[in-house]
Amino acid sequence: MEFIKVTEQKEPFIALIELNRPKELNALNKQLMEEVRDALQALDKNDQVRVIIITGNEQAFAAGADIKQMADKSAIDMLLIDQFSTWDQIRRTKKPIIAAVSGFALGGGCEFAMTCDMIIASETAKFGQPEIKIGTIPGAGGTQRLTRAIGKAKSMELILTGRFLSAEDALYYGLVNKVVPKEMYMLETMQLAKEIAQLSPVAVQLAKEAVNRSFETHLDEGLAFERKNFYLTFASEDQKEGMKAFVEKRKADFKGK
Ligand code: DAK
Repeated sequence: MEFIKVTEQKEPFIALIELNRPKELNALNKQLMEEVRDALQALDKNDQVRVIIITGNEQAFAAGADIKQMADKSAIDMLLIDQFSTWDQIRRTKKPIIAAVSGFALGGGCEFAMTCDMIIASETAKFGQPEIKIGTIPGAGGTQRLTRAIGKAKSMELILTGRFLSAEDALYYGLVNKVVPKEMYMLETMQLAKEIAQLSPVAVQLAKEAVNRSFETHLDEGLAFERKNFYLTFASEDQKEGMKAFVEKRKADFKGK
């Protein structure tokens, strides 16, 4: 892995992926995204991993797709490169992914963070979809995910002007879960990850899938989907253990089965 660093057990059951092209502000070139795809596929299959954290560095989560790599491409080049197959792995990952964002999360960087399940931001974080300033528009879900996250008015403003959204405003508009001082954002993310990692990974996976379904379907179908996943939790040992532990007034020991 050249452009990312993967630590499988940063803490028990918690994996960390660090984007690592600091000189280019973690611009997301093809190879970096392929490395992310491969890492996510492997971590999703690893039963010692329950939560995945993705981060950049203090200066940048990622300043977007690599403009230098895209600049001369034709529409057909872009079609044939088919970057979607790598990007799609982020949203296909069954385990929860938390983005820990400091500094720039722009263009594809903002889209990447939004495709994760939750975002913890440092107060220095800057979000935006500035593609309009380089003569294009968001291509990895920005027009859809940003609008669903923060509403039409603000999303139009950001996408049509390329303005950045501060961490404080990102919290106000519901784009991120929490904003903390720069020194704290990894710690805060780790705490959230630890809390989830103690729970039943089976239930967590089914819950994530059901929440995501709410973005993809109408209410009736979403409720039916939730119901099926709810019933399914009763096929797990974790549900038996969880409820038994409650009755016996002790902490549950979830095995992911
Ligand atoms: N691509 C390539 N290099 C980048 C980059 C980027 N997105 N962002 C920064 N860099 C490089 C700079 O070129 C510079 O490199 P050198 O000149 O030193 O070699 C180095 O990183 C440091 O950047 P600056 O010197 O510009 O640093 P500043 O602090 O002055 O400015 C900045 C920071 C973030 C405001 C600025 O770098 C900037 O505006 N960057 C570009 C932001 C942007 O426009 N992002 C959107 C790109 S388009 C898709 C998937 C994804 C996408 C589309 C389709 N499919 C799946 C189909 C996404 C598209 C995009 O993200």
